[in-house]
Amino acid sequence: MSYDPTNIFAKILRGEIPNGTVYEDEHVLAFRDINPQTPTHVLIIPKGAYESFADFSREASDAEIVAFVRAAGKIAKDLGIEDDGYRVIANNGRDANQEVPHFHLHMFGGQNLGRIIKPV
Ligand code: DGP
Repeated sequence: MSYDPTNIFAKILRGEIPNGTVYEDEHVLAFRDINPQTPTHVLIIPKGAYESFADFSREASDAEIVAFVRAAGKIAKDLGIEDDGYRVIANNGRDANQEVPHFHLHMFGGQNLGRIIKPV
């Protein structure tokens, strides 16, 4: 599958759709999720055209990966959720119900998040 430049996050990166930006640098944009699941729920995306975590982990440059991870840590601190704790997840592909085909991390915080996976 090749990157679809019409996906909603590509449109956000091109400035075609407004977003609640909380952080931006050369490689990274972070903004509030349109449908927040927790008091703090932001999406952190690389500016490069990577459709999934798998794609990003394979194809991104070392500089992009370092920038992304460093930015995520800084965002949590700046949003004031580092001390109480937070969760980062990336939905990758069909079984994870990834909806937007541009790699993104969800960052959740602001409340106790419970366990990540319910026992079957
Ligand atoms: P995922 O299932 O991991 O692909 O999550 C996609 C997330 O993107 C979902 O939590 C809702 C969010 N989202 C979808 N469209 C928009 C949008 O136009 N703006 C913002 N801020 N978030 C969006």
